Amino acid sequence: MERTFLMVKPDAVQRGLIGQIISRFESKGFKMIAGKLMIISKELAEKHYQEHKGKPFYEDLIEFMTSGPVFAMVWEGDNVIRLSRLMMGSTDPEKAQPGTVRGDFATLVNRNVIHGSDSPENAEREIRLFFEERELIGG
Ligand code: DAT
Ligand code: MG
Repeated sequence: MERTFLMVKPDAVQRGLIGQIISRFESKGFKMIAGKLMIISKELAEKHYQEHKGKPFYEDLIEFMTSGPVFAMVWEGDNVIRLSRLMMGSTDPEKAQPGTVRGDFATLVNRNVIHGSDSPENAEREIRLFFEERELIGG
């Protein structure tokens, strides 16, 4: 069974959207096997977003991701990596279709509500960054 890492970003936690976002993935048929509210360190945010280091938005992204609590999760299901990215919508909410998380809940690319792994390699890497193996339930 495939696994992915999803994270409700600080903007969405602050706006009270955790429940609605979780609900969409549950309704789709995916299973949450770990989840926790946490404030992430600068070091963890930098490891998580290492591929973007040096890009113009990088410093603001790290500051944003450490600005308040996030809700970090591991989800399991058939094709969960690709399908959860589809459900999230385009990175830029201006391009995200209505019906997607970003299309329905966000307007700005730097406040785009949710993170989801984009490949099996990144999913495993991100799960290991945020969770201990023993925190994954029923896996
Ligand atoms: P995604 O989150 O869809 O995987 P990404 O990995 O390309 O997108 O970028 C990571 C995050 O960085 C993204 O969710 C929001 C921010 N970001 C990306 N492009 C940006 C831009 N042009 N301006 C501001 N923030 C940006
Ligand atoms: Mg990405």
